[in-house]
Amino acid sequence: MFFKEKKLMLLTLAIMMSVILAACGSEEADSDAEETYNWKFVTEEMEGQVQYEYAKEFADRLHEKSDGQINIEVYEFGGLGSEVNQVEQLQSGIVEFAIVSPGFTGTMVDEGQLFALQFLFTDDMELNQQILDTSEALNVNLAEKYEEHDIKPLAFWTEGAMQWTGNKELRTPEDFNGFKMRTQESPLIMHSYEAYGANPTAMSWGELHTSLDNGVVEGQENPIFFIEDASFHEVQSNMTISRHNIYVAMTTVNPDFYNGLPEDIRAMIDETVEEMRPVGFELQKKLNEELLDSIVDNETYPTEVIELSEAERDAFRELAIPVREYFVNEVVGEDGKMILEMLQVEIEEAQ
Ligand code: 6CS
Repeated sequence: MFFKEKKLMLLTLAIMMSVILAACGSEEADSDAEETYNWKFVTEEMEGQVQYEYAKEFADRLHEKSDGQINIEVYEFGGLGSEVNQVEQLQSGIVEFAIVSPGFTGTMVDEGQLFALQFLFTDDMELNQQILDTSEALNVNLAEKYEEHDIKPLAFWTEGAMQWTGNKELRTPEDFNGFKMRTQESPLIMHSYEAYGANPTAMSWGELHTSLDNGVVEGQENPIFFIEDASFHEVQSNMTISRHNIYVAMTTVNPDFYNGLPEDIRAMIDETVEEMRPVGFELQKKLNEELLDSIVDNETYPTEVIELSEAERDAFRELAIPVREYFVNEVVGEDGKMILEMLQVEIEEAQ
């Protein structure tokens, strides 16, 4: 009897202890209200451009949501080095957040180069954003590949359809023959232009205006808002509305930093990422529309703007599709092949 009572008492004590410990544990998982967090968020763009405005809004929302506990300093492009330097700073945790274009991780995360594949997405930008938001291939499988390289994508989103500018008219694949095309640091983007007969050179956009001006390169690709805001149209005579690809950006975080945060802080970040999806989309849409007019109406720096017909786009599409085989056979292994195939099914099903 005595032993039975003692056993019962010990059991009760053990249960009480575990309840107390669990309560303490869940308190530890949440943040200390007194603590403040000071983080860095680096972007590849300047004030007024889509990535920077996105990051500012992201920072403001988190500051407000956390009652001032979270303070994020947003950096314009250039202050912390080139786009590739910025990726390295994210990987090493020097900055906590970054907007990264997959084109600048081309030499690290092979699978991320799939965004170089032209004519892969649809012509409907809202549908494309929906695919980026919901794709399992991207948000689960590709995200895992990035995490292996200490980059955690929180969202994939578009900055608009890509267009070409040149120092001459770019209407047919023949126009790209020997053409000195600037690309981002992705071997697959370069290969895609080689498929058109071009002679691509990878460089940071920080050098692009000067390089277009002095003829080191003769043309480039970007969404309209960026062409206008970076004044590339001032040193290019022609622009082609080609919509040959969509510009994809990733909101990313350093995974060790993110995983080490209290649960409530992580939840605030996740909630803000979700809120920012429509905000980012509207931001790029507005700027791409407004700044097209500004290029067309510019009399000081006139630019000849043409829009490709469907038949003209088909001539490029025909040369772009075999690049998918190259990606699967020469660039990635089984996982990369599976990610692309899965994404293609998701795109087909979304239409
Ligand atoms: O062309 C580029 O490299 C730049 N384009 C955009 C739309 N954002 C940043 C990027 O570095």
